[in-house]
Amino acid sequence: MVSWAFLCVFLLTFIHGISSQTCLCASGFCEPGWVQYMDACYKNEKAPKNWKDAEMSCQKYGIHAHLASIHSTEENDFIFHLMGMPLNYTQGKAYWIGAHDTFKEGNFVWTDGSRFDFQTFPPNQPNGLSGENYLGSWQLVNGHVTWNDYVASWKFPSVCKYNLRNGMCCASHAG
Ligand SMILES: *[C@@H]1O[C@H](CO)[C@@H](O)[C@H](O)[C@H]1NC(C)=O
Ligand SMILES: [Ca+2]
Ligand SMILES: [Ca+2]
Repeated sequence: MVSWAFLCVFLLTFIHGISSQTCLCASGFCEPGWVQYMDACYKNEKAPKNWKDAEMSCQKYGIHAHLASIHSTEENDFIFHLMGMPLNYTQGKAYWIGAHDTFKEGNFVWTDGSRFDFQTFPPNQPNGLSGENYLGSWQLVNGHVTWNDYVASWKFPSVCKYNLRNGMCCASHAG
């Protein structure tokens, strides 16, 4: 039987240098209850929580998980579908993601430490109202869900994420 470790090395030999976003060898390594997309694992946390409790709840999984950071339209779409496409925040139908601007107003950072290199706001958001320092899903624009800055006390479901890059296959490969 070909071991996963062997297969990973084999695949890496061939894909190395082609794409740092594609990590085929990570397939099947997410914890039970987590869903893989590219080289990370995601969990739909259905119980509504305020933003801070949601972030702490993700961290309690103890696998370097945080509220999800999002780095592309595709990842944003994936999460929207994973979460069941909720769309009315007044009814709790939004979800928390892992960005806040509590260090410097308007300067969002991800709780997992990754670069804030993608954003999707409609023209009137983030509007930076008093205490609105935490990002969650907002409404559809051209078929894609956008984000809004909310106060932390709203109670929404949330999406946790951890990266597989620390696993045996992707240690030096995924970005
Ligand atoms: C969201 O829910 C509220 C309260 O039920 C309702 O008044 C409003 O029309 C809904 N908005 C959308 C966009 O469905
Ligand atoms: Ca703010
Ligand atoms: Ca706002």
